[in-house]
Formats: sequence, C-alpha cells, structure tokens
Amino acid sequence: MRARRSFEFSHGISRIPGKSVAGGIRIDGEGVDPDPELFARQHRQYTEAVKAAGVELTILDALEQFPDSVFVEDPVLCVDGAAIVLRPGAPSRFGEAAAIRPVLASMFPRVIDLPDGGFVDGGDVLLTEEEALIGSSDRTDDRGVAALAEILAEFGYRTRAVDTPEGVLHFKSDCGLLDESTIFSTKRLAASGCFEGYRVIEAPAGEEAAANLIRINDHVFLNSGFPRSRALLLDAGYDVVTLDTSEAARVDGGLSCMTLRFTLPAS
Ligand code: CIR
Repeated sequence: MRARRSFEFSHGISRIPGKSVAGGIRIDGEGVDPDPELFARQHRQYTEAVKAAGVELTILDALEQFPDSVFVEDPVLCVDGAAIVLRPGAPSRFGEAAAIRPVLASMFPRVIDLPDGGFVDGGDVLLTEEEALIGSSDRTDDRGVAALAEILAEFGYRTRAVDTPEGVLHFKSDCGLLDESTIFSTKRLAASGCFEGYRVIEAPAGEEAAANLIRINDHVFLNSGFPRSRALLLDAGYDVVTLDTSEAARVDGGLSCMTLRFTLPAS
C-alpha cells in the first residue's frame, strides 16, 4: 500500500527553544511570559514522543537571536524530497528562513525558495494527500499563496485558497489532519465551508485550542487539558498521545509548529 504522504513520516526537524523565547510574538501582548526552563522540558517530552512515533528527528541548537525559532514549521514546508523555504510574514522572523536553509540543503535533494514578493507562514498550510489548503492570514498574503501554489503543483498538489479566521494566528491554529480524509477543526473554521469534501470532527466548545493537533504515523498528538476532545478522538478510533504545551501556548505556539515532518527518499 502507498505511504500516506500527509501523515506518514520517516524524518523530522525540531529546534530547542532559546532562553529568549519570552520575546516571541504574541497576539495578547499582556499575557504571561513562558518559563524558558519549563518550555525546554516540555519540548524534550515533545521531541521524545515524536521519536517514539518512529521519526528520525534532527534537533537543532537554539537560536537566541530569533525568539520564535523553536516554531520551525513557519519558515519551511517539506514535500516529497524537497524543502520549500518560505518567507515568514512577521519581520522579526524573516531571518529564520536563512538560518535553517543550510540544514535543509544538507538533508534534502532539493531546496526551493519561495520567490521574493509574497509571504507564507508554514502554519497556514495544511497538506492532505492531494491538496494544499492555504489560509490567508496576517502572515500569509495572496502573492505568497499564488507562488506556493505554483511550486506545489509540481508535486501534484492542488491548492485550495482559504481564510484563516479573524483573530486567529494561523490556519492550523484551528485545525489538524487526523487521516487522509478527516480533519479536526474548530466550529468557527469548519463553518466557513473550507473543508468541503472532507470528513470533519469538530472540537467541542471551549476546547478550540485542541484543534492544533498533529497526526504522526499511528499517533495523534493532542495538547493536554482537553478531555472532551481526547474522548471524542479515542471514540473515533485514533491512538491519542497528550502533551503539555502550556509554555508554547503563551507565545501562540502549539504542537504542529514545533516540528518539520517529512519523508526522505531512500538513498
Ligand atoms: C509567532 O507569532 O510567529 C509565534 N509566536 C508563534 C508561531 C506559532 N506557529 C504556528 O502555529 N505554526
């Protein structure tokens, strides 16, 4: 049977959070700072769980000059043996793409740069088997969507241009893939009709932050503290691993943004 390219991964990349992480961008500027030590412990538990799911994970050193660099998903998108270096939409994150590029060049047969002009954050891109759902947001603009769509077409992806809900950082803050045809989503995002053609399981009211889950091989990784979402997913037959991401959440991060997940061609 063909591997499911949307959730079966052999390799991954993560980056240790820096001590500067409390300087990361957050929508709620008044919020509580993350504790860098607790963040680092939670990140270790996360990377251990990703490895236990069968992923050969490369863990990069912290980059103190970029407080948000632990969120490796945003400057890169990995597809079928290629790494696409994106252009993150927040000025303080521009340099993250250049910083990770040499690592990508050492691992991937192809590294492709999003052309100048548009912006895309990886957190706005949900890849399913055949489609890329790309959410316009404060970080991802129309030019970026068009440029990425052109690159992805070469890899056999159709692009569905969608909207990230107002006030929500990234498209995938509000949804995650459960399997090749099923998406877990907040009600507000699902109500936009953007998942037509997919089966949708909605996060229970009050558990919207559970929607930023990830499927890696046989496991669904879910933020802890969402018992009704967990029960719903277990009932639906998924193998659920819960992880505490309280400190990432203080700077608007979650499960999906702390890894790049991909499969490398056999050498
Ligand atoms: C930011 O605002 O860019 C970071 N503080 C959080 C990024 C989270 N990334 C993601 O959800 N893909």
